[in-house]
Amino acid sequence: HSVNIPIKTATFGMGCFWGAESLFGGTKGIYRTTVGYEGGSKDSPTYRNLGNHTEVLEIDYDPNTITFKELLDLFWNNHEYGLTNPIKRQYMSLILYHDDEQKKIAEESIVEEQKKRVPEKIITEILPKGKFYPAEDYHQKYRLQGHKDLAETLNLDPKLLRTSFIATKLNGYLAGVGGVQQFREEVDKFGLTPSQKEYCLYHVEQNEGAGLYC
Ligand code: MHO
Repeated sequence: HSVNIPIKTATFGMGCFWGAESLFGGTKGIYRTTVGYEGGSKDSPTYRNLGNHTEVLEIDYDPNTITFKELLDLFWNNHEYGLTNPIKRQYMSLILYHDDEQKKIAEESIVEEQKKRVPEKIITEILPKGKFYPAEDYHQKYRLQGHKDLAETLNLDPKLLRTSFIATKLNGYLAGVGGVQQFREEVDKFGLTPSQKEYCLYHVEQNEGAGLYC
């Protein structure tokens, strides 16, 4: 047997990071998501003082359940990246690769994507990952934090807001990602109390397929 659980990390900039965090959080094979700032040179960026950084999502995933290529499919299909309108650096379309394999797969996928989008010119940048600055607590698991009473019962301190598996998953499901059936399959892993489970189930049903917003 092995105690060596494989975890890989991917980083994407794809517009407002609230939506991206829910999208990946509700996806199978994702262990953890954290929103933050990266891609620029300014020291210690904040939401109000971003400098040349971009809103990004850091994603810890199980490569045996979801491949980097599949993460890229979600990336390309869920943000605006080939527009004629200029995009602010804050909302830039970015792939920040963590190793040579991700770099190669990202470069192949942008070529494929560009073919589909002619005559629009994809402005997505592929760059090596740099220093990731986690965003302020109130930006982490934004949709989950919107459910104030539930969030309170989960005792999410600042560290757990950035790192909790359960917060990651609920932040996706409550936003309508993943859907009821997948939620039912997974929910027993989350260790929720019966009333937390019932509350979540109600909202997962209400919001299934609602679409992400910021
Ligand atoms: N529409 C949102 C965007 C937030 S986002 C994290 C706002 O104006 O606050 O960029």
